[in-house]
Amino acid sequence: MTVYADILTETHGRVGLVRLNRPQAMNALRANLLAELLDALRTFDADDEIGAMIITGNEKAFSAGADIKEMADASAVELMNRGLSDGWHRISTIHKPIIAAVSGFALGGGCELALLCDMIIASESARFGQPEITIGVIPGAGGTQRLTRVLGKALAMEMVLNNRFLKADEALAHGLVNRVVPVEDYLDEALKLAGEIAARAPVAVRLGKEAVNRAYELSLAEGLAAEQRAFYLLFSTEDQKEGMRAFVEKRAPEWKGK
Ligand code: DAK
Repeated sequence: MTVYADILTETHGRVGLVRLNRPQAMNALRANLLAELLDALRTFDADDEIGAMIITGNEKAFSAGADIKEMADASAVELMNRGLSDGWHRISTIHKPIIAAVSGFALGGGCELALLCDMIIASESARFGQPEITIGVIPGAGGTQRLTRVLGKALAMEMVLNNRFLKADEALAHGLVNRVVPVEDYLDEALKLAGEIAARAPVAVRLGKEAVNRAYELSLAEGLAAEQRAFYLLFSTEDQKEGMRAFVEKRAPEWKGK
């Protein structure tokens, strides 16, 4: 497995785990960390032995956002030329499900990274926020759009314009996270969920992820049409035949990912 400077990677059965690993800087997302994260996610995405992924930080911080020290003196053009947005966009093109296991601070780009994942398991100490306004900017990696879609305008405005943090229980009440568990359990809970998904029919999981994400981008009619095409496409897989045959024969299916 590749040795990285800013992240650690592990596999747990069919789950690929990425730990953001700059604890001295609250896991600030410097350019190298983002490049390594993307590389690790793509490697797991291309590996048939992996069915789902987790991104996590440590108990104190999932991530405090982009590295302020790295970008403080950059000009607009320099920042644009660093290809930051391309890297972020590429994370959203990963096919397999990604779960964010969040404890402590998920701020700025850290909150946006969690939002980019497909599901979030939060510890009771998780805090979500977009503090960019306190350093003279606004979210730049999807926060104004993804938070508003999940939370609605009122709360998103407060977070973006007035640095309002969301505690874990509030995040759960507003549908931002899947569940909240004690700090000592959040990674195990994420591993359990990821493990269950990774054991399911891989092509159906991939198309299911894609279809749900399309709900954010397409009209209802377009989204329904896309869903139908994906549904019909699954009838060309061996796994659909196996899954339905196994149901009729009252046995567990054996997925091939084909
Ligand atoms: N960047 C760099 N260093 C950071 C950092 C960050 N975001 N957050 C924390 N650190 C460093 C601190 O400087 C400190 O380092 P030393 O001074 O010890 O060298 C160390 O981590 C510990 O932090 P603190 O001493 O501050 O620890 P506390 O427990 O007192 O406070 C905190 C923790 C997380 C509340 C605080 O550190 C904090 O407020 N951090 C900054 C949070 C923030 O403002 N985040 C937003 C950053 S802007 C884009 C993609 C992404 C983005 C934009 C565009 N495109 C694709 C275009 C994202 C932008 C952002 O995220």
